[in-house]
Amino acid sequence: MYSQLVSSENLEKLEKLNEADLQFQKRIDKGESIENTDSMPEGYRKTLIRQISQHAHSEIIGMQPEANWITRAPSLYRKTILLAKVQDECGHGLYLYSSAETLGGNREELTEDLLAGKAKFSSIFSYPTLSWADIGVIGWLVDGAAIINQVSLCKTSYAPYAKAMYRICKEESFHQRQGFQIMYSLCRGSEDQKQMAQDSLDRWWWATLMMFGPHDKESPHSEQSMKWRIKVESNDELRKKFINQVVPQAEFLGLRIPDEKLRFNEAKGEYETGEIDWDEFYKVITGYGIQSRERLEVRQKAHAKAAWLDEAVRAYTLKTLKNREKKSETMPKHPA
Ligand code: FAQ
Repeated sequence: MYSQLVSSENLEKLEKLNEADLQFQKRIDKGESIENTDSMPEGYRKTLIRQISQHAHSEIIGMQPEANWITRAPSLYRKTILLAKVQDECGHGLYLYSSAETLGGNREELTEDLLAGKAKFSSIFSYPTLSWADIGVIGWLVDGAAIINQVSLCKTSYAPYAKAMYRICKEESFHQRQGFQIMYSLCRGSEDQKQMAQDSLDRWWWATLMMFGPHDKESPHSEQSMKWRIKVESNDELRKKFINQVVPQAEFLGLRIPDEKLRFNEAKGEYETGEIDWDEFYKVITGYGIQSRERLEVRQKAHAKAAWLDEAVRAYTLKTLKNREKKSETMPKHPA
């Protein structure tokens, strides 16, 4: 039902499978990696640009909730770590935009789509960071969920995306650990600190589970993306992995997961959970999350404020290229 609400194309149906596409699918089925110089179906290219650019937008918008706490971090030690982390997220955005550019994506156009509210960014970044514990939870749960998803994407069929993922995962694992360490300190601190950690987990738990996207049967892109090995594991498989990993960590911290239906199924060796509030998910991804509008406005203002820098870089690049051209014209020709 919900998949009809999300505007998307069934790319496979739109495309007639020709001989080149069949050969391409054979390469994918053999486990080969695709480089940007290889021929590829148009749908494959478009799907990648969509997913990679949304991922890049998420990294850039994702700087905001944590940046809110840089000036309020409880010590200089925590402040320097948080500064470095937020800067890392910006770097991840840049690797990803570069990766989309290898497919012919135009970075300016992709950015325009984000600023105009046409392109999505991860639902998780529409939630506010109300306490210092939220910074711990973002590292522990949000980066934790991002890693589960991205480790899987290291095996994606498109090589430049896989390479970006590999590097990003290394950095994300530091992020996850610093978040867990904040939670550990709070949970071993005063009663008030422990309560702050619990309150934070209560507000972020369900939103984190939504990061993995709709259930497989409601996910319009999954089937084709998995055929092309753009996605290696499904939304539900990754969500399950995350839950199985993180519930014991919460127990170790002495925190309660806010889900009355959470049970460990001994026979299956996995946790069973209650249902996500999908109405809330679709509200958030269509731009009506608590802070969806505010996040975009902050980005729009920052973009406008930095327009002079863009212009300066463009002018400098043009001048440097012209000077280089002039120099090569005046250089004596190499004897044949
Ligand atoms: N939020 O058919 P599917 C991070 C959209 S990085 C918003 O299942 P697909 C690091 C989906 O785009 C977090 N939209 O789609 C960090 C599609 O919309 P469209 C970002 C969502 O692509 C940490 C529609 O619903 N990570 O956190 C969401 O096959 C701390 C239908 O869904 C990535 O982007 C959602 N949660 O699977 C940064 C990883 N879920 O295009 C700062 C790469 C679904 O039809 C601080 N991406 N949608 O309009 C992926 O793995 C996939 O794109 C999925 C969605 C799994 C997110």
